Amino acid sequence: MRPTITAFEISPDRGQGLARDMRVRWALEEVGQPYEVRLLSFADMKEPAHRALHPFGQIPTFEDGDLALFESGAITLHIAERHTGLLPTDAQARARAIGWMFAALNTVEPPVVELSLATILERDKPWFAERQPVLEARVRTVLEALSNRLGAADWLEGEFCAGDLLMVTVLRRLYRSGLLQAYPKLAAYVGRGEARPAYQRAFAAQLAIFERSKRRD
Ligand SMILES: N[C@@H](CCC(=O)N[C@@H](CS)C(=O)NCC(=O)O)C(=O)O
Repeated sequence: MRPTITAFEISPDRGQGLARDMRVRWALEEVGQPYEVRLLSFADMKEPAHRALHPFGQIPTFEDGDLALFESGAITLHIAERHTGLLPTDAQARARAIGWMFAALNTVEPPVVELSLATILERDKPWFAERQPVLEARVRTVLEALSNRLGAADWLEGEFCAGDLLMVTVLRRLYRSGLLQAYPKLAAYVGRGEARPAYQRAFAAQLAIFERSKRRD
């Protein structure tokens, strides 16, 4: 039996691969695990049937046999722990790689999401002009530190790992802001992630769903 994940029936990002099912797809592709996808509308996500899987009524979820998981980080960690290729075998390197997963989701993603949500939802509000530079400065603070740590390395912890996978998906959310492009090492790092064959397959799969939904309109 293949695991089943959930994704947007019509992704608000119009197939740019910014929705969080992309992380799970990419992880599954990296480890060579085929999967099924159940598509959901915004209304479906708030129905009791989906809330039984995801208390917050969101995507992605992951079902494998009688295991149901929500939270893209937990799902990625589960996949990485059960297959080879996304976490180092050495115990200390593995702990550091998991640390980068948390850094991506706990330290880098919050200011990135705060900026992108404000740009979408508050752009026409009277306070936005004052708030935007504050939010951008918070993002720059984490980008500066991350870029310094990455230095000339290809990946955060030696070989590509689940920490890179999550970090790249978080950083991609900055394209529209133009902030990522100001950090050439990070832009190149994201480019290396996007060039991976597993990433390309995951991206193509989510884009195909969006293209199909457009044809149905
Ligand atoms: N922390 C959660 C966030 C999940 C999340 O925000 N999902 C978005 C799509 S990327 C969603 O379902 N949005 C629809 C909604 O909240 O109604 C994770 O990493 O899985």
